[in-house]
Amino acid sequence: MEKSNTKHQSGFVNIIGSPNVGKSTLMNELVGTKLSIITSKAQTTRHRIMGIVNDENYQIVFSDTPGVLDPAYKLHEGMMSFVETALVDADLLLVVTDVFEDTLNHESTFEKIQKLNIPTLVLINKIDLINQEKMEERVSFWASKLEGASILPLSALHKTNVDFVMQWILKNLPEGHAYYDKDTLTDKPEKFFAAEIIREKVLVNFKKEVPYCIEIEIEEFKEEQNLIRIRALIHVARESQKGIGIGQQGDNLKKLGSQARKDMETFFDKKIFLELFVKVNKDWRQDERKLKRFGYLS
Ligand SMILES: Nc1nc2c(ncn2[C@@H]2O[C@H](COP(=O)(O)OP(=O)(O)OP(=O)(O)O)[C@@H](O)[C@H]2O)c(=O)[nH]1
Ligand SMILES: [Mg+2]
Repeated sequence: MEKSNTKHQSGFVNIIGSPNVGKSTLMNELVGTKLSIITSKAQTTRHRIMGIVNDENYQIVFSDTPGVLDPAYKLHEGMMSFVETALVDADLLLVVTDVFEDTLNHESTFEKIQKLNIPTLVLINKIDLINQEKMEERVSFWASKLEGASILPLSALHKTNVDFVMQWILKNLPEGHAYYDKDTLTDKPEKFFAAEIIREKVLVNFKKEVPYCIEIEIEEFKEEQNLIRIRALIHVARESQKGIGIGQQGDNLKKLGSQARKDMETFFDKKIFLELFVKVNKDWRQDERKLKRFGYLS
């Protein structure tokens, strides 16, 4: 094969911002695959999830991260540690806000971002919800807040201006060799995505505190010739949460399982046989040992 004379670019492009502003919607759009789950509830993303875009002349390693918040329990501390690392190893930073956020809600993270000396693009998301005048006001507001940063209003949901994000990245991405094999899409194993798809369905189907108290554990992930067999445990933090509607044999569980199975069949492009069980795992969000097991703490 003839060697190309074009320079090769490579780097970590990390996506940071408050909860629910559309970080995951944006990453999925940039990568072209639904890697991160999306819901209208805050704290949907709990991990750092990499999505890799490969081209002959570049490799962009995106990282979606949990929305920044003040930890209320140990699970949050684990989630925020992913944000901390993403602030440290970023080559480029995409700071996502939306048209409703007045300043980055989390002041200390905002201060850290201001001190980082790396190319930063502030993305004002959800512009489909406001008019031109309001949008111009938001742009000047952020320009005065983060000096030196580039600002771009966009709508990740409606794919408006997403192309400009890619252009900005390629203009600023350092030269270097690829970090990962050029056929790599993500750093997470298949099991992780199966668990996330189930968690998304719990977030969507259950109200109040239930979605925040659950964790999904994949007990079996067995790929056979024509199907994948998946057995998953839904851990709830309290006995009472089993009764709220997630009950072992309940219709809710059946509905959730069927929605999750459909999404998994699209994601894995294979037939899925899915079994779901509910288990009380008392106060797992505060338990260091359990949080380590679930991959939130190292
Ligand atoms: N109107 C509108 N809604 C959007 C846009 N982008 C994302 N959303 C919606 O905003 C909500 C949150 O989107 P996510 O991508 O899950 O947000 P996030 O920042 O990853 O949230 P966390 O993971 O909880 O921190 C979802 O209901 C999205 O459909 C947009 O451009 N316009
Ligand atoms: Mg998210």
